[in-house]
Amino acid sequence: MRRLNDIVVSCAITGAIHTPSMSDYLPVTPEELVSEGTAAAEAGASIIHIHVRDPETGEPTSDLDLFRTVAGGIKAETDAIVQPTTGGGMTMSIEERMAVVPELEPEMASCNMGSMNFGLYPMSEEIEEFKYDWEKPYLNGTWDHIFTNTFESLRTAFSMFDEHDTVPELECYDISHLYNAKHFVETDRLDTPIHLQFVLGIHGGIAADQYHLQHMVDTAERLFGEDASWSVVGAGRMQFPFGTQAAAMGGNARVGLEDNLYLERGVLAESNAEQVERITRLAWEVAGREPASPKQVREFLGLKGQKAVDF
Ligand code: KMH
Ligand code: ZN
Repeated sequence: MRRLNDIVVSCAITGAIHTPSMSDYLPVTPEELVSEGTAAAEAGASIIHIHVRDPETGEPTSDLDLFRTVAGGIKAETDAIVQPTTGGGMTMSIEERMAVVPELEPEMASCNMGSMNFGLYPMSEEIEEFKYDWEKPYLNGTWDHIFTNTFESLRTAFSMFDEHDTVPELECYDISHLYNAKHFVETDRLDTPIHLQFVLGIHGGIAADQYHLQHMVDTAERLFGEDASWSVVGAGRMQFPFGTQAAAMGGNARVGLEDNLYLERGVLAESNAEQVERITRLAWEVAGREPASPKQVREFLGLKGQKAVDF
């Protein structure tokens, strides 16, 4: 698969998986998100993956004004690639999730490659006292929730990405998602080269075991060869082991509080930048790789540039 000598470090600064009661360091308000995204970029992250939250309660929202404020704030401070989510949160429709693409016309956005169970409820059992009323039902609602990404919604998504010249980052939570991507490439609905994000360790997706990462890389190599590049998200405690393994394998890595609240075992990360600094250090130590600049990543992924976005 396609590779850079330097490593593409992405940072997912808040997500819609963790809730405010899990960490005081989880950024919520637009000001916090702009500050965290800026600091993560300054620490070496070239892609900043963003979700937005209700500033009062921290509940995930698809509010487009909040997306515009956060994306515009990070763009004003850095040359990082701002990558809004189309994954959204557990209570959002696909239409609500996709609206950010025509609205902001970002260089990149995430695109989730298959429907799946997305179990957040185990985390609910670890919280003694919730700060907000929405948190417990949000988490426990995932006992009976399907994260929906049908072939129809993917077909619609790819035509929207194409229309707005937004490059999709293909979030793959299982091996079958790679074959879904292959199907859309073979039916000329998804242009190559593609950029794959292997997401391991979500409860309902492929488990976060090293041999599963190797299997995803080997399968992607067989399916796409030089038509794909890859990055990895290890949810929770596997964030740094997988990021380090990716650095050694010529792949790329995502960190951030969306995926893992900890800096090391038993120590909460006090910022996203701390995680970026740690993976940057590990990539240098194990593989002599420095973080790729946003300029390098734009060339590598064929992005349209900051001037072409609508925020
Ligand atoms: N929060 C989950 C729905 C994405 O950003 O595209 C998965 C997610 C993926 O956040
Ligand atoms: Zn996300």
